Amino acid sequence: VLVHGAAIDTFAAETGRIRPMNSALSDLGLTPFFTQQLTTDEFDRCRIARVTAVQRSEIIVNDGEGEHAVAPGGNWYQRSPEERPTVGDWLLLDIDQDKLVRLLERKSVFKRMAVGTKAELQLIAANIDTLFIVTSCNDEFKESRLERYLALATEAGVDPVVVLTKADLAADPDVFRDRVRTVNRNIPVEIVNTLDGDTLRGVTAWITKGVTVALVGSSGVGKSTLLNTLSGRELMATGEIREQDAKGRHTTSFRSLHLLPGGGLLLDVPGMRELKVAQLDKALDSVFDDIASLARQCRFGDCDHNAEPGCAVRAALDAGQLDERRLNNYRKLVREEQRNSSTLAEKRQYERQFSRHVKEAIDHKRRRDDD
Ligand SMILES: Nc1nc2c(ncn2[C@@H]2O[C@H](COP(=O)(O)OP(=O)(O)O)[C@@H](O)[C@H]2O)c(=O)[nH]1
Ligand SMILES: [Mg+2]
Ligand SMILES: [Zn+2]
Repeated sequence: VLVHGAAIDTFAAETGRIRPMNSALSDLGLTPFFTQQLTTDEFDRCRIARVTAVQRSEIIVNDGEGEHAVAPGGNWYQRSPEERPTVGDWLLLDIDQDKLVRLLERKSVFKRMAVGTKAELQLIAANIDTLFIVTSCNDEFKESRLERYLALATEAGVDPVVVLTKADLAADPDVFRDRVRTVNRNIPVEIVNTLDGDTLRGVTAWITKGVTVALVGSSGVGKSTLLNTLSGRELMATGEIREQDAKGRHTTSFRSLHLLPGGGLLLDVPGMRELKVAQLDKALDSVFDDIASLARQCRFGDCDHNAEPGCAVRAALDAGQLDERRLNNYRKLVREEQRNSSTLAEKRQYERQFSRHVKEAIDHKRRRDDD
């Protein structure tokens, strides 16, 4: 039985089971999208809590009354990355024991291809409403990186906002706003000095009560400083030097969801040097909609846009209507996406075959034992 949105408060009040739903939880971002997933039985047996951090062996959750660690137990760590709790997830916990009952369906999920040799997807955060793509008004700014982040945001189902930092150090910060516009005409842009709270009003307007915002961007662009200034506290270490210990090793920095004093939740995502794309589905065609619609006008359906006759993409390049850099980045991302997605598909097929073999072997043994 599903309990629907508006009915929940009445339901909870009538039955005295008010634990799963209170205003502290809605401040944490709980909406009917999630509460509708609970059965009446789960209302009896479970508590709802949001994952604010995931560390090696424990999960930190906030249940509206505060944060505490829960050990997931069971076989959670053997599950595929997408079935494991990540920062921002909503969990159902056993009412007495804090045992993990299940993960609620996600509204959005931000993921990348894992860095290194392991061919698997890695979840970065779940149930993010708005993604702040943080980049600086200096040489760090790259259109191609912005396009990559936009593709990931589009695929995740998250609204992007570009936050241009270090405006105080730039001769003309508006130049960078114009460069963002060449990538996407409609994406909102906020120009800030993260050290100066007075410049953050535009940014704050995005982080209203119950809204979850994640910060992504290269190291050194000012993500942690932005979080600290907005929270009025030194929550995260900032600057290149303090992210390393005395021996120059990177200190363990983990993703953590912070409730801001003015409402809203902010997640600083450190260590995002590599953001490999996979399983983008239609996101690339949406981010590069200009190229996609030109390609539809090419004479040949399978045009490579190299030297084919009647190529609308080439024609746009020659006419100066399309940037060569943009086309090259589109091709690069398409190749990367195809390579990684097929690696993932192969791995899944292998795992399916493997578990089928194991099952067959067990069945075979059982039949023999029964004889
Ligand atoms: N002048 C200026 N410095 C900034 C700004 N944002 C960040 N910084 C500095 O840049 C360095 C890196 O900032 P940090 O927040 O650690 O970047 P993160 O790696 O993205 O978390 C720090 O020394 C900050 O003080 C800004 O808007 N203006
Ligand atoms: Mg940082
Ligand atoms: Zn073409």
